[in-house]
Formats: sequence, C-alpha cells, structure tokens
Amino acid sequence: MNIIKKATWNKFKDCDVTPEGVYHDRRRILKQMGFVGAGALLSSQANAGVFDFFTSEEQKIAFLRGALPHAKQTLYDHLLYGDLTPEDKVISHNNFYEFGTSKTDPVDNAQSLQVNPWQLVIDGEVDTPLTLDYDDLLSMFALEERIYNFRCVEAWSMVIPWVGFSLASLLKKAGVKSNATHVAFETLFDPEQMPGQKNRYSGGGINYPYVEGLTLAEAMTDLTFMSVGLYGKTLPPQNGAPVRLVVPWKYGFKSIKSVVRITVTNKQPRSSWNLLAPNEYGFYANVNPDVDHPRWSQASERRIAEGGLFSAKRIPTLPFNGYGDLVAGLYDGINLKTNF
Ligand SMILES: Nc1nc2c(c(=O)[nH]1)N[C@H]1C(S)=C(S)[C@@H](COP(=O)(O)O)O[C@H]1N2
Ligand SMILES: [Mo]
Repeated sequence: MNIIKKATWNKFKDCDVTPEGVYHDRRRILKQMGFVGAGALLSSQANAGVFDFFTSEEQKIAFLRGALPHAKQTLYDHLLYGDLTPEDKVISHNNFYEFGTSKTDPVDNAQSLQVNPWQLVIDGEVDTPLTLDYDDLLSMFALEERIYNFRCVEAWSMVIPWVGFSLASLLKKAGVKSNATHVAFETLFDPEQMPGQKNRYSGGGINYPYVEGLTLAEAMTDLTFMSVGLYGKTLPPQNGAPVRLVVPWKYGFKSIKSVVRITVTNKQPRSSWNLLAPNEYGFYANVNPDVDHPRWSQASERRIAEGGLFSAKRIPTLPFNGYGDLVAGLYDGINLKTNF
C-alpha cells in the first residue's frame, strides 16, 4: 500500500495501541462517533473529524491501515506530506457538474446532498450481487490512507490524501465471473438534489446520470481506489460523497463521484465525457504528456498549492501521471496515441 508516513508507522510499533484491537473495533468506534447507524445524515455533518477521536497519529494510522502487521516499502516515499495540496483547496476547487459547471459551484450547491441512507449496488457478471449501505461503505473494509497525484484533463493537478479501499477488494467480495471484461460505474441521478441534472444547459451538456468505465484489468489493479474520505475525514459532498472512484493514472474525469452502481460487464462501458466529445476525451484517458487535447497541451500542469490556481507552479506532466511502473504493463500492445 502507498502509505507514506512510514516513519510514523514504524514508530507505532513502540506505542501502546494494539492494531488488531483497533481493526476489529472499527465498526464499534464508528458507531460511538455517530457515523454508523445514525439515521439520516447529511454529508456536510458527516464530514466532521472522523479521526479527531484518536489522540495520536499512531492510533490514526493503525486505524487506517487495519491490522496489517508490517509497513510495506512504498513506491511513493518521494511524496512527502509537505507536498499535499492544502485541504481548503481540495474541497473548494472542484468539478462536479451535477452541481454546476464552475469550480466553486460544487462547494456552494452540494452541501445538502443526502448521503445516508445511500445504496451502492454491485451487479452484472458477478457471483453474488451486493448492495452496500452507508454504514457498509465505512466499515466493511480496512480503510487505508493513500496519497495520490490527481491530474484533471484541464491541466491542473493536486496531491490528495484519500481514505478508502481498493476497488479490487470490493469486486472480490462480489466474485467476478470469468466472462467479464469491463466494469461500469454510475453516479446518483436525482435532479431534485442535483440542479445540474435538471436540463441540458445547467449541467454542461452531459446526459445524466454521469457514467464511467474501466477494463477489468484496470479495475483489479491495486492502485484503483474507492474513496470514502480525504484528509482523514469522510468525503465532503463536493468531492463525491459518500463514495467515489479514484484512478490516479487517468485524467480526473474517470474518477466518478457519488457512485450508486458498479456493473461488471462483458462490453466496453459508456463514458460521459467520451459521449459528449469523443474527439477530445477517449475511453482510456490515461494521463499522457505526448497526446495533447485538441485545444491545449497536456505536456505540463498547474500544481495547485497555497494561493490560487494562477499562482500554481507549472510542472511537467508525467506519463501515466507518474504511475507507469505500476500500470504501463496493462497497455502492452495498445497504441496509446490512437487509444487516448
Ligand atoms: N459524477 C461526476 N463525477 C465526476 C465529475 C462530475 O462532473 N460528475 N467530474 C470529474 C472531473 S472532470 C474531475 S477533474 C474530478 C474532480 O474531482 P475533485 O473535485 O474531487 O477534485 O471528478 C470527476 N468526477
Ligand atoms: Mo477533470
């Protein structure tokens, strides 16, 4: 796993927390904190400090990592906490067209999105279709913290500490049938709550619900993550509460928010941005500095840090957003210039 606080994790062994105890207790702890079984809950309320409960970093990390006995060598030691995009930027500069097309519309319009009750259905080519509720999302899996680069197709980027679980661990629970080739995703459709879905113009021309898809191999790669939180708290609505996909080697539009359905299938799923402008947004959408968007270069990006978008530092964009060592092999024999 890409937990980068390795030094802290090592230190944890000397402190008095029993990791197994914390792991097996996490449902009880969440319950105590009011996150599980709390009845109707708005995500803005749920976004209180889940981890304020813990008195030390060591406890928090033990909780996040579950009962994993050893710190794994991470490939991302170069990403230090100091490089993180400040939380206030991560939660106020967003793309979530269901709530409007400007960067501040989501934070302004999404705060009353109801996230509990919630249903995430896993169906299609699986042995056991599943329906997860809000409590399940927070308590069925050992939550991990992963710090990922996040690169929007619009050429801005952030470094975000997500909290969640691998998509593979979820799909394994349902059991993927041998004829499956792809995984399709769908966002909530609820025009009453999501004003951008009311008509073609309010939501940037997208035909809602927002849909996305991956190949099965992409979906099963450990890097592919289901996020239920960021910065140690449950997800704010503007970032896709209560659960969203994070695919860090692909342009941000693949990372579909507020997911209600995951369907394992044997055909290539539809993708909202690809449907809207197929010459600009491909199905794969791997971050690739060598394939420009028809209207702008993808060779570099503005890394959002302190200050605004326009004080952001311009840095070179890396193939696969820097994760080529882990995912380039998924595309052996595929021409990534034509399959953009
Ligand atoms: N349902 C839905 N998911 C979505 C979007 C959207 O408009 N609707 N925007 C995408 C785009 S273009 C980006 S860059 C990321 C932004 O995620 P963030 O706001 O958490 O940074 O969400 C993606 N997921
Ligand atoms: Mo994006």
